Amino acid sequence: MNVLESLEPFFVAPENTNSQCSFGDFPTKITFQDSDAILYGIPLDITTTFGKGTSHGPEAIRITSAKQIESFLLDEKQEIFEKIKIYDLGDLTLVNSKANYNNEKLLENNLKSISKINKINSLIRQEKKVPIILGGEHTLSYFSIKSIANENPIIIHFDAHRDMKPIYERKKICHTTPFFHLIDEGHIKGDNIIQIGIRQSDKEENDIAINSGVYTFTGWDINKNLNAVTRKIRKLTNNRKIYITFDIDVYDICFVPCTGTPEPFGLNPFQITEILKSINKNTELIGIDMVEVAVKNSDYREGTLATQTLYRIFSSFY
Ligand SMILES: [Mn+2]
Repeated sequence: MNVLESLEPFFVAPENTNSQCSFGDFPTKITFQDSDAILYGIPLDITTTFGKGTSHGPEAIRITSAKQIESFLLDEKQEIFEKIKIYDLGDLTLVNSKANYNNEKLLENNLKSISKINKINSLIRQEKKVPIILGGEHTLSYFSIKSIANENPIIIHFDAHRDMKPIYERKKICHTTPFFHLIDEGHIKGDNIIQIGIRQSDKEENDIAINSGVYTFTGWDINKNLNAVTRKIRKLTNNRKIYITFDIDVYDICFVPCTGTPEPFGLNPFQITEILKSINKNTELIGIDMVEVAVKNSDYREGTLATQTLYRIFSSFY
């Protein structure tokens, strides 16, 4: 059995998902063999507590990437899909992706499905390809980062929130806790995590971040002195493997009309682009997740922002 045949049983093909198309919707389909990166969706929306809608994240990104037919990045003078070849596996099969928060059994079963990320990403990395996950809620990053932790990467975590609580509403593994457990279980050291755009945290998780050596650049740091931030990021990423976990709510509340917990004091697309460009050129990208993207009432602004952000992440490495 080849790698693609081992992966396919976990997925609903892109044309059978809500988007009915694959990422970019390229006229000539890229083969698994020829691809640099393997993209898949995880439409999970169970432990989100405030606003719902993340189960539509993969669909929002696929649809906008298909509708925006221009893939030439004017800022980089780069035809992005000539640089990176992406194969879309579709969406991971879940029991029921948007059940009631208090349905413990269903949550448990879905966490079991999501833990397949470990096997999936290992197979993708074995082929020297880069996994790209479209979320879904941030919970999935716990599994995804665990799966590549043996490669000793720097984790660049874009988010308004630290997501570093030990437990939240009696749930250990949920959307506000992944980074606590990654550190606590010894998968990633705190000083291998860079948190960017943070502006909401409780005192306990703030102490956890500081005591474990996590590098933090808050929304205020970035607004005050972006140059100082990008200089530091260039240094920290020197000669490292990089995993990017991108919560769309790192953007200011005015850019993200659909995500569950939008926050003020956030970043704008120009600041995000500058930060992405400051990642050292001698790095290797080993994984991306783009999480907490949602659609409400056919409002695809957030999907568009997520798509364009993904293109800038690609162009920082390819
Ligand atoms: Mn967040």
